[in-house]
Amino acid sequence: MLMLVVRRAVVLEGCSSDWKGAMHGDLTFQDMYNNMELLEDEDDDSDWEPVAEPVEMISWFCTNCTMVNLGDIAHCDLCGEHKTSGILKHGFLASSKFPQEDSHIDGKIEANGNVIGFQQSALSSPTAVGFDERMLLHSEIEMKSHPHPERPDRLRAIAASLATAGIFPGRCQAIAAREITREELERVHSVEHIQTVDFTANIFSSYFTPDTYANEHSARAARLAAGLCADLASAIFSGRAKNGFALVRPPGHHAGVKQAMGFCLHNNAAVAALAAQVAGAKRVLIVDWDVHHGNGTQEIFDDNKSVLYVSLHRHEDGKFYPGTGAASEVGSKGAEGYCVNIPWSCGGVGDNDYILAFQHVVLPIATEFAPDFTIISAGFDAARGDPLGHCDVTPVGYAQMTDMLSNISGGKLLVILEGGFVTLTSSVFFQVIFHENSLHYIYCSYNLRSISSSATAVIKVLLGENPSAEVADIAPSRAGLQTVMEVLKIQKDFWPGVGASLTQLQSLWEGFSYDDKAAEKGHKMRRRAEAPVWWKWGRKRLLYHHFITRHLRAKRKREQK
Ligand code: Q9C
Ligand code: ZN
Repeated sequence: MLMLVVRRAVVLEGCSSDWKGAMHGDLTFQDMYNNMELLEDEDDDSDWEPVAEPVEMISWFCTNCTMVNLGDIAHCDLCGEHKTSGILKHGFLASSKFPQEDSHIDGKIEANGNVIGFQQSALSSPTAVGFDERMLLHSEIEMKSHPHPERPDRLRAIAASLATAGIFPGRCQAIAAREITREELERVHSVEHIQTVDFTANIFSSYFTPDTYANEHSARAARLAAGLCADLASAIFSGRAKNGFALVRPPGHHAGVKQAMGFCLHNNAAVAALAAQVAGAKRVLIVDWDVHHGNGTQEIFDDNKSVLYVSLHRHEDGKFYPGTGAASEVGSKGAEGYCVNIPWSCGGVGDNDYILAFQHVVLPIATEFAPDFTIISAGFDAARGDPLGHCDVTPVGYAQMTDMLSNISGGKLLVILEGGFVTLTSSVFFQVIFHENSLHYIYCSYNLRSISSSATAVIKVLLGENPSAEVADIAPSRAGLQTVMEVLKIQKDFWPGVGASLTQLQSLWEGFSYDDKAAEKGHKMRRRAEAPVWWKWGRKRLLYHHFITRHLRAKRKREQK
């Protein structure tokens, strides 16, 4: 048996050491690891035996992908990030001050309390971002074998990526943080729920459900998240900001009238929808593309015709968390049709399934509803590589979806972060060069984590950049097409405009069935030339609407013959 002596291995410059002073209690993995001796259970020494020479064990946590690395190596074994990487040191996160104690970025504070940073002063109504470092203090206390997926790193990863791209700080306006008031919260949640969440501020560590934790800072983080969303909504609705992105946590869409669950404490999107209505909005559209069904948001607006809730999520006949969100759940008490669920029957759905659903369900219904304010409950857990979602949406897909919603409600669009977890979705490669008589390894890595690349792609669209025209993915899946048709069959009773979509998709479906039967015969039968073009082309980088138009053109030709 070896005795391991853990010593402070490296000082992660700009990461743990800088931040520790500013944020008591916000331990990085490195901090936790360094303090492990203190945290560990001292009674458990049953099989301990002394050894003559203590073996020194050096280890460090990667600032990029959070993996633990053993040994005195300079680069992370998993992602290749250098151990003293300054990835989190950029821009906003380099600040060690809380916004309200000082002007938190190099900018000036306007009379209305908005912080205008850098080049933004010149623009009259830019894209606004809501962020506050105190939301990073909400974190799980208990040390488990795996860190909780909803952890402070999520916001750090996005913020670092935005800062590196010069987007924020830089091209966006920061909204000053404010805690939501009791009165505003009571429009969404029960008094008891609000009191229960607030009470967690007195407890070192508490749990609403086994996976919904709170520490002493969580209640304030939840009030800040909701406050930022409310202020972004009214700033956008009143035209003080063009559109906005709420970089907030804890997330909100599972939080219902009287319960916290699914990592969510207060329902940020619901609070924002009501704030937009207080500012004068008549009809608010909420599109929820988090991979989980937003049961909380659905419950809050179930009998409300002024808020249309549309959710795309994995459902699997109720087997996927949280189990609600079947296509048959359409709203109640006269608000039938004001809840639209698009429940995927399996994982693996990708860009073209989402685009199919947007073109045939989300956009036609949204256009008919004619909202004057739009909110996206933007989880990024349907992203390729997400550890919980197991779906396949790429940053290009997220950009396309944002683009499709950016002209509804006159561009008044608020994107609110829900789920989506820090993952590495990229590869590392080395290039060897020979220079001045010695061999050098040039280290190249794409430190792309799905959550930060997806969020960055979305915010670029908010800033007016055109999303890449190419959806690098395959045709919609059979399962995706089936779900979209199922939804249309139900919703056409409430939204007559979608009837045409259903007819159009039914002809695509016939193509699927044909090919499927062919496949069953062992691929021996030669496909007829008339088989739908988009299906035959398979895994090619084509825009979805190319498939559709080509298919329809071919079909029309056949019919003419
Ligand atoms: N066996 C969000 O994405 N997992 N929350 C529960 C129970 C909960 C996800 C598993 C996942 C919640 C905001
Ligand atoms: Zn989720």
